[in-house]
Amino acid sequence: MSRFAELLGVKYPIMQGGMAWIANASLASAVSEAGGLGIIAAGNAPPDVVRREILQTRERTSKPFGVNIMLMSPYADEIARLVMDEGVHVVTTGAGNPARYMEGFKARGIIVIPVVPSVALAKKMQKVGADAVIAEGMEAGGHIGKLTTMAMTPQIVDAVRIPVVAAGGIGDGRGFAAAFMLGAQGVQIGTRFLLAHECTIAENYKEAVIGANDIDTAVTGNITGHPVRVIRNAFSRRLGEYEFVTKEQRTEAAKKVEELGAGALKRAVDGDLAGGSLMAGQISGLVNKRQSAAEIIEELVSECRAALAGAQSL
Ligand code: TUI
Repeated sequence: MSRFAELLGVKYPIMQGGMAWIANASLASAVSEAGGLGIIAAGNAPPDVVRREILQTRERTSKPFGVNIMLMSPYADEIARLVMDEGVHVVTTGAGNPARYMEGFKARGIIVIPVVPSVALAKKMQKVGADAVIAEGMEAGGHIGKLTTMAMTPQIVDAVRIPVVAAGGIGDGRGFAAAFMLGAQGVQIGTRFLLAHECTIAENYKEAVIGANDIDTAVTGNITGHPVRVIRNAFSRRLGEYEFVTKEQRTEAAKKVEELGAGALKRAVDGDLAGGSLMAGQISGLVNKRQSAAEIIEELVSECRAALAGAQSL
């Protein structure tokens, strides 16, 4: 039994990461059907595309699911309006501060769970009415902050009264159990779900995750102020060339990296293994099995139970 799972209206306190271009109706509905909270990622998509995914998810499951709003999207305002109109059960946000939408979400009874990269933002989110926060460490794939899950989670747990969800670097039941030990009430998992049968990314993206070991991810785009963790490839090395430039070259380099980076995730999702950004977390080295979303969730839960029970003997 989990009070946090009850808040979400699901069986297990497992949220699926809101992975842009990846987390669609196929994945989200499978995760929700399996007892977790499936999330549709809006990413940079326009509202009509996201609405279609919401409707498709509703056709596939009657269980609760959420929508992730990527706040750097040019459509963020319209997506916020859409989730309000559609009465989506849960909203998660990433890559920014969702305070300006909070009143509208709360007025419609939407559960809001922002991703935060620091104690300060966690406190701010509590103040404006967030129902929980996701402490996402820099082990995670995609756009990341500076702190690790291990160091950040207990500091946020101590700083706020609302539930904290741990994310970043969690790929099996041991990580799930560790999140509880850090004071979290749930987990958000992304990388592990890349290998779900219901995840519709290109086969060779999945193969790259299976092939990646512990040191095969790298952080690109530091110079732009929006660092992004990916599996190292020709494209990440190309971006890396712009990381070490003189002060005078920085503005130009940042512009170039932004330019090259636009559309890079979409390219990877479509199977461009060398020329795309294969976003994935540090836990990729541990994520090696293709399974259904239901198998992933059942395994996470049974391993977590075993890890928690085994800890008694330590
Ligand atoms: O958002 C993510 N992960 C993402 S978004 C994304 S799409 C993208 N692609 C290229 C560049 C930028 C975005 C791919 N992966 N995770 C949640 C997350 N949120 N990580 C870090 C943050 C964050 C950072 C700063 C949240 C809030 C924040 O606040 C700054 C402020 O405004 O106070």
